[in-house]
Amino acid sequence: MNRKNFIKLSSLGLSALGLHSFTTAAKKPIVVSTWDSGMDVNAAAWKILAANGKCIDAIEAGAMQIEDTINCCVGLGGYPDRDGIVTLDACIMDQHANCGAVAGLEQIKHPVSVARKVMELTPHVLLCGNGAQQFAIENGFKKEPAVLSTEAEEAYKKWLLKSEYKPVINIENKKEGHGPFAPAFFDDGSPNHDTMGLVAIDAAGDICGAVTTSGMAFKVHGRVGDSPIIGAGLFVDNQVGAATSSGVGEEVIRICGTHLVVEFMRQGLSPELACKKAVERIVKRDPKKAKEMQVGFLAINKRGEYGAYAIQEGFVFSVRSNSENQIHKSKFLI
Ligand code: SD4
Repeated sequence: MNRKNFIKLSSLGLSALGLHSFTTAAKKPIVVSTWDSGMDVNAAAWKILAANGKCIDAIEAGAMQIEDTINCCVGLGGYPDRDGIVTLDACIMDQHANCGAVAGLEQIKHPVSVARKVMELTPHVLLCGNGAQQFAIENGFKKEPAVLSTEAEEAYKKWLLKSEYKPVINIENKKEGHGPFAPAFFDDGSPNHDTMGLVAIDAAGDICGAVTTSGMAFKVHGRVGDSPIIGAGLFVDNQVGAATSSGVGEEVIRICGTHLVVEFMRQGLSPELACKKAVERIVKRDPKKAKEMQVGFLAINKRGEYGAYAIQEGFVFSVRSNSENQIHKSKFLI
């Protein structure tokens, strides 16, 4: 066997094991999303990307898809805060570094679309709470009650028994009986996570991204995570690439996580290595605490190469391009 074929075979073998090196350039367009629920999100975005549509439209459509689904972790069916109220965080960013975000938004089905309106109609980046809701209603969004998904409701009831604020996130693989593709929540009622972050490159080569979430389950009312914060839950630089995150938002905010990932890519690191370095930054600050929680980063560079890295096993992401449509396991540090 010649060397070229050997390398080809080895990389096929690696991919069968789910251990990609993520060095092969993918063709534009491409969309990558956090978690396995990203498959449906990608499908919605792909309809627009494959028709040579604009990145920002594809990204919004992708995020709206999951906001439309009765889901434990995104949209009006999501996990409530400790007072039983569902508050939503979302942001969006385009290839010109235009960005918009909402935090603590209540009773509005599509926070990502409100975030887009903030971006397009105001001189601001982030609206929160009542002001965000008022802005949404003024711009034609309907107020509708949150209806918790069955999982979210059951998990909340279980949580109320102890009311312990303990952000244990996505360490499903450490729990017996669960494979790498995580369930929405565990048998003991503890929540898994499913914040949706997606980044894409359109046929014209422009990069955009969005994040949408109900945030950390049973958070203190008023708490804002990384997801709506530009540079924390999402960052896009059209010259370099984009990154998004999932997991304990406070840890991501502390290191300006996705901005850091993009800056590492600017220095020449691959998306996977850039994500790894950001994860290392979190773990180094407090290795003991890091063992108890999950943060995952997902990134794409201008060439359409992608990669991810997480603190713990269990973070997965979904990829859609002309050549693939699948879920990948992220590598992890601990
Ligand atoms: C937060 N980063 O609110 C979000 C939670 C999350 O998957 O990612 N869940 O901190």
